[in-house]
Amino acid sequence: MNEPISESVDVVIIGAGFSGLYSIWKLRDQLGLSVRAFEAGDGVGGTWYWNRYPGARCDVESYGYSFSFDPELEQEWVWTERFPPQREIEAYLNHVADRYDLRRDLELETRVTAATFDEETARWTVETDTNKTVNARFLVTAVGCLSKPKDIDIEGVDSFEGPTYRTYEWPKEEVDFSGMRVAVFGTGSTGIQAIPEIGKKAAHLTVFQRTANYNVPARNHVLTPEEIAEWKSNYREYRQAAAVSGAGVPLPDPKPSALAAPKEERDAAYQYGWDTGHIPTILFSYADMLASKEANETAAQFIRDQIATIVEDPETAQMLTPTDHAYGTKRPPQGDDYYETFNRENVRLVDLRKTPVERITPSGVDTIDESFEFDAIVFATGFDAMVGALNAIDIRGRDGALLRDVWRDGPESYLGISVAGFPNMFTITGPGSPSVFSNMVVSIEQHVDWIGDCIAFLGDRGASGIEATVAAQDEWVQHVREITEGTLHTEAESWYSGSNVPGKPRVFMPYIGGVGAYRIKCDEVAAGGYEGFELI
Ligand code: FAD
Ligand code: N01
Repeated sequence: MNEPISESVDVVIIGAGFSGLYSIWKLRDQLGLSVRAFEAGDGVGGTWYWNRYPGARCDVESYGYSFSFDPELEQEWVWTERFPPQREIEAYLNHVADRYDLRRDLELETRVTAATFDEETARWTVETDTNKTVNARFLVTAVGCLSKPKDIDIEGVDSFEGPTYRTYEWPKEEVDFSGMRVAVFGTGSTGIQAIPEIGKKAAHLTVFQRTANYNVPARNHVLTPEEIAEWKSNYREYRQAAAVSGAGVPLPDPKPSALAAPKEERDAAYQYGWDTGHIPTILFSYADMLASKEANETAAQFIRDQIATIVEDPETAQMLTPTDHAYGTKRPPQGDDYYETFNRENVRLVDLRKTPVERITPSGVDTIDESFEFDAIVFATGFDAMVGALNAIDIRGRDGALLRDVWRDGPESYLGISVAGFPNMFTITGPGSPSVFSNMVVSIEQHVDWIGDCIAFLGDRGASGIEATVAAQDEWVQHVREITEGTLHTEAESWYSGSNVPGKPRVFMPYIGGVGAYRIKCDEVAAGGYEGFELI
């Protein structure tokens, strides 16, 4: 039983990653609101607090994957690598928390378990696992799109007697795999970053692959003083271009068609992407890349050819070659030395499509035709993405409706930021917004800024709240669906559409119309007096 109301504030914020930290600053320091933020972890950073696995780093260039709200912060912080490692991003977010005194209103090691909207007072009551009950006018969920690891659905997982590691909940202290026989499950973006690092340390590494993936090398490097100076001198232009871009990263407009382009031109574009670690040069080079199977096949085949060149053993190369999905329909991974790792004598690939796992045993893993002995097992098996962290909280809106029940057949939201029937709740990077289809820091700042403007508008109008209408939500959901239809995404097995989690409804969740187009829509909604919303 929770305590009586322990605190009354304007806004409760759930989460202390990029979204939660910026929300505290924006709503408290810019709008003068009282805020209380809760974070389940014992530190700030969100993704970059939890994912400490070897090799963890982002794949948006460091200077772009950072806050833009304060030019002084931009100038004082030095990113040392092109794609910074987890510890550097975590240090950056700790610096932000300290520099803006954000911890003052943040409670760590506190999980929000429930949030209930009271129709009479138009306020939320938020409960935590520390028996705190806070009353707030607004609820801002900054819980992350990739913050709820999916359950490990392999039989016998609890029977293994050695240590098991989940990449999301990696220990803070260094895990030393020296001399150990290690298994890794999962060859998504996480596995692809971790496998080369574990392969270097372990006595033997066995990679259990279910779906072969298209990896492009990151070509990460330490930034030179000249590169750093150039980033810093171009920051404003870069930010402006990122804000109106397709994916939150400035890019030239794609050419119309990969099929119409001469092969030499196409291959040169793909080769440039491969050689420089500039994935967009491959994925966004042509406008039909994710619309036409044949167009996509040109890039897919280019990557397959690279695999065949790199991997020495033809059978292993064959197993590593993706053929069952189009490039980019699963989130494209990027990491250095991935395919090369399978040339190491201490690394073996097992294709689970050919030899499925029967069970995890006390000493290892049994596939249908072999028993393996391991000292440690690593699970890089992904997330209940986009809705997992939200659905884990008992969020009750009007008439006591539970959000996860309302979303039983898939999430529906107006602009990915607001849900009809859940007044005064804002979902940062919620389903139906560009979110994971973008440089997320750009999308996070855009959402938080929009929320700040909206709350200021309500103050000017003397309104106690705001709620999306069902009609506007339906129209937006339809629009999100329409722009996805006709793309290769509809055919793919991907966490974008929930297919990685057994029983999860198959709904493509992100908005793929682009960060720039989405921003225009949100700005128009605001300029029109918050069209599609009702004031309460
Ligand atoms: P998160 O960072 O996920 O933070 C959410 C926080 O909310 C977590 O700390 C969680 O503990 C907390 N929380 C959740 N539920 C509760 C609750 N009920 N009570 C209390 N606290 C709660 N994006 C990119 O754009 N570029 C990249 O290169 C990139 N690389 C990535 C690499 C990895 C390994 C992963 C997993 C994701 C990556 N992402 C990347 C996506 C990344 O999640 C976002 O860029 C960004 O960090 C999200 O910030 P956030 O604050 O919205 O969410
Ligand atoms: O998760 P995933 P992730 N038995 O779902 C396999 C971001 N990110 O943590 O494809 C065996 O992509 C599963 O196989 P299959 C980024 O947005 C970014 O790697 O379902 N295997 C797949 O191979 C990314 O997309 C970076 O057949 C099982 C893997 O596990 C998102 O986070 C780095 C299995 C899961 O891949 C999630 O990436 C890291 C089972 N039972 C993460 N269950 C950057 O570099 C699942 N798998 C930016």
